[in-house]
Amino acid sequence: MTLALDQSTAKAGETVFAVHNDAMTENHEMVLVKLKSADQAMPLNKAKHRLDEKQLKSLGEVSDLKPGADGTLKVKLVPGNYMLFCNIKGHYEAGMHASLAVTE
Ligand SMILES: [Cu+2]
Repeated sequence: MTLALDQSTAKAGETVFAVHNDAMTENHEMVLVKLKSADQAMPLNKAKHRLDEKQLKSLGEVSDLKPGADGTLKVKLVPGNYMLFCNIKGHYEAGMHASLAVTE
């Protein structure tokens, strides 16, 4: 499983994430969090196979995307490091995460 971004960097400002679930059968979601640093450790709950979102600074999400569905998330980004991930059980561990660096 992957979460692929068209670009790994973006300019600060009003940004629209156009999210598409390319899967045939599985639901997915996209959560956007701002990191304290590029190498911030992720709060993985190994028993639940999900990240503990309470320990992260969420900027919003596109939730419950059915196979083939699209959604958008509009946010104002400031410079820094961000991560996008799917927090459906097991999906983060399976590789559904990607980094985004935002510059001035
Ligand atoms: Cu997923």
